[in-house]
Amino acid sequence: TQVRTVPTTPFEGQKPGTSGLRKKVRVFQQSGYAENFIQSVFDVVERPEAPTLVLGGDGRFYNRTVIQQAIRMAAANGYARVLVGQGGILSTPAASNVIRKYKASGGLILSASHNPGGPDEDFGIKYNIANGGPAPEAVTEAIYARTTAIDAWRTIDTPDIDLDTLGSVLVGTMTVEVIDPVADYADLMEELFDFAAIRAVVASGFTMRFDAMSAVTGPYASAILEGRLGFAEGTVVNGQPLEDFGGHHPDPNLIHAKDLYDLMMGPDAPDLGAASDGDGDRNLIIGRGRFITPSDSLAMLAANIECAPAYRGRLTGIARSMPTSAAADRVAQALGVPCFETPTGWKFFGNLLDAGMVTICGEESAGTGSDHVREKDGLWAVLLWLNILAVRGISVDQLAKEHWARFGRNYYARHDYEAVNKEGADALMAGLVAQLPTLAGTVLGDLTVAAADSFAYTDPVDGSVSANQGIRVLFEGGSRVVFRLSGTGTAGATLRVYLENFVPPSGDLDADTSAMLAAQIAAAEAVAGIAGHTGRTAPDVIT
Ligand code: VG1
Ligand code: CO
Repeated sequence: TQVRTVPTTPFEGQKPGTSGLRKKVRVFQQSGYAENFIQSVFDVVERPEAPTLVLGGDGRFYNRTVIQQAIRMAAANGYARVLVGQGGILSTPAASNVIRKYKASGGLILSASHNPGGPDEDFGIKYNIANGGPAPEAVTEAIYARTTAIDAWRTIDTPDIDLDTLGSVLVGTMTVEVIDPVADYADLMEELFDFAAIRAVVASGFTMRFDAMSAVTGPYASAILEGRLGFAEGTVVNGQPLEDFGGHHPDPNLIHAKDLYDLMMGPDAPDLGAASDGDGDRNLIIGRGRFITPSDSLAMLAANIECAPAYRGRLTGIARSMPTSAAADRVAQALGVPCFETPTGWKFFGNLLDAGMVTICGEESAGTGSDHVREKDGLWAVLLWLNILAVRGISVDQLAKEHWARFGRNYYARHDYEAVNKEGADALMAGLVAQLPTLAGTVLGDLTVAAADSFAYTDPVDGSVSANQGIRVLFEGGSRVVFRLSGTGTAGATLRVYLENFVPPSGDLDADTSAMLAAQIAAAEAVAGIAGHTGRTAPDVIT
């Protein structure tokens, strides 16, 4: 079959953000838009002879169209083999596993994660490298540079393949294998965790609800929780992946998973409530009457990781993104392992994991994961929680209280101001930068600024530097406020304000979070002028 070269001109703004290129579906539907980006990837990424490409997505609207086109383009660009999930489906962590397991040179993951889906909503494309992780900044920058100069993309003229039937077909001279998206992943989970212990507590009456939010984790959760672990049928709700996620935001937080939250706070709560996002890499953990913040979850999982067979005796270090609370730092200190503070986005954990410097990582945005793959992994976190609860025979609430009594509690919240005016958001950040040199010593209400900076990170493995990763305002007494603009949105700008207040074991460990953060909230407004710059007097989402 003949390779056809299609002339093109660059599209503006094909710059990958925190996690790939995300735009409205209508933007992606412009003729050549997805093709330009995919060709730019193929033009710059490292590939050995006869490379294998992994292909899959979260099943949102436009997924199948881009998958079919990417297969034709891969055939025209010298790939020997494509592994594609049945129906075009692969969760982000499952894709990471497939890349590693079958030694692919990389993968294209089609997802806009927790952003809504459908013809008027969002789509995204992300490239992962051979270690299974998101392309590091040097690679995403090279891809972006290529998109600004691209003049042609390559394809072959072949019909769509049958994505729904497992097995191999030839596209040109390239082999396409349609693989079971769940099996390899479920096998990996069974290797990591004590499934026998979990099965035993399930048999003795332990109950849970898993809300798949009509997104990609439904089939994975059904196969593992109901299939392999014996939870009752109906434990997984909203388990059918839908192209528009049923019209909801597949974002596992207290706003968008409110039904689950209400159930867990009510009289009919099961022992554990959990949810995952559009592409399956985030997790929400709620015990009966007890929400666990993602920052606390990272700390609690790290502190109890010895309960899980695959991690016994091999915790080398912990990493967290800068805006994530310091709860994990206290655990690392107690266990005598290092704790690394990275910029937001999973790509910054890759080098640390590859070098064996850390075993578990997490972000405040409901992302937790380990060295088993190179992405955050929603179901993995839920299974580690289950493993710990089963082995220790305690409830989520008991575990949380015990943890805080030992380490103290980092009260924490994130306030999001979504789709605000871009100029206003930029002016707010510029205003903060301008104040940095003189902020130390400033009194803001009840708080005094101890230090303030713009976070920069030097990767300890390759020495690469990432600057301007958020403004930190640290107060005397150890509390802090962090300001960042989101790199995953598709409309205007989203301001994220991260609030943290540490209370030692001797303090009030079971207080209301918003009350415990009132001084930090007031200080954030005072220093940044949020209302003035954004026109908003309250956040859209509090997590
Ligand atoms: C957000 C989160 C970040 C996460 C990223 C991708 O980025 O804050 O922690 O890594 O989403 O997650 P931002 O730039 O909008 O703050 V996902 O599940 O959307 O791939
Ligand atoms: Co996600």
